[in-house]
Amino acid sequence: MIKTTWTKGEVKAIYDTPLLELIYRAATIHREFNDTGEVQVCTLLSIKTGGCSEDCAYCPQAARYNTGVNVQALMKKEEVLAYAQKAKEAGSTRFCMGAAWREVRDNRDFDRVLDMVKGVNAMGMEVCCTLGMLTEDQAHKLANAGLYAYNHNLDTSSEYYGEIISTRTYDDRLQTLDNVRKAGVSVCCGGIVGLGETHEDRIHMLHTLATMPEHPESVPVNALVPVAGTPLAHNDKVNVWDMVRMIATARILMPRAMVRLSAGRTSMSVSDQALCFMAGANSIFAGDKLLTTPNPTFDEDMAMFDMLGLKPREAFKAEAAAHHHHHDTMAATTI
Ligand code: SAM
Ligand code: DTB
Ligand code: SF4
Repeated sequence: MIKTTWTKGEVKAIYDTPLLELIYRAATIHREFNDTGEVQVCTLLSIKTGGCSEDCAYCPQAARYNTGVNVQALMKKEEVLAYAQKAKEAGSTRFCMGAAWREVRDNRDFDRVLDMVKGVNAMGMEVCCTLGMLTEDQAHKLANAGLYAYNHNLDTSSEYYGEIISTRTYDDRLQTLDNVRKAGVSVCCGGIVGLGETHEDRIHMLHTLATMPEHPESVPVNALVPVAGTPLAHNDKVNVWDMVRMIATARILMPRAMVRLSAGRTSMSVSDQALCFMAGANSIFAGDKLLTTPNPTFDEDMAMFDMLGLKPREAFKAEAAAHHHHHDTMAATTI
């Protein structure tokens, strides 16, 4: 049923389908595998901002670019939990904490993050982290603290990767994803459109994702948010049709994944976003900030949901459906 043996030729054939036909096919598969009326609402919080040692050409948090992002130490647990509580009250079911780290180190800060994970899990939200590279041991520690998902993006194709990031390799990324999998944590992995990549690069990245032994449970599709001071500040604005094509192809290749319409929504109209939902997107980041850049406000998003007849997806739905790993038992065993 779920195919992980796609060839590059098959991926290309889907990606190159005339757009309206592609949207129709993606919408059909979406309807078959998912509840098309619901969209997962996730909230992001940057718990450790800026000062990152890496050279990711798109990123406002890389220390080497002058982007005006203020470097901040790791936030306090109480502040993070208060933010998570607000997000929960606003209807968000997944809370993702991001750190501008190259990798996790086994130090006090990591212990503090583990504590935050425990706290958010106990609130009954799906907890996600994105902290850079992880060892298998660190992935297990996060899992034991109650981590639900880990975000680690491939960003682009293996061929184009070196043009965007030189301080780590594609294989490093894949190794971390493998470590996350081995720890039994849900994998969130996707990429960015608008880095200057070719259609071929997008096809190759989608092929890599769709031929993993298990598909990522969530696939964020980001449109580059160009930030002044980064090497990609003057890249062309991402065309909405490119986003729709990317989302539709991801939906067809990975029918059960949550496909997240991620960064870049502030420059999309409600109609643009509606096309993305039609093409199979079923998750967004809500809240007026992503990590460091603006995002539509919560009220704007709720008005959009009302307009389109969408409703927020409940937390731990995959588990509720499978009758195991309900969050109450998870919280009970991990706290
Ligand atoms: N430092 C960790 C890492 O690189 O994995 C976690 C945080 S990092 C900011 C998470 C992801 O945000 C990146 O992999 C990238 O896909 C996305 N991102 C960062 N800056 C972006 C931008 N300007 N536009 C779109 N996506 C961006
Ligand atoms: C993802 O794929 N997109 C989010 C989340 N995972 C961590 C991050 C987007 C960051 C956009 C730039 C910023 O706000 O700093
Ligand atoms: Fe650092 Fe992550 Fe930004 Fe790269 S994407 S510079 S690793 S925070």
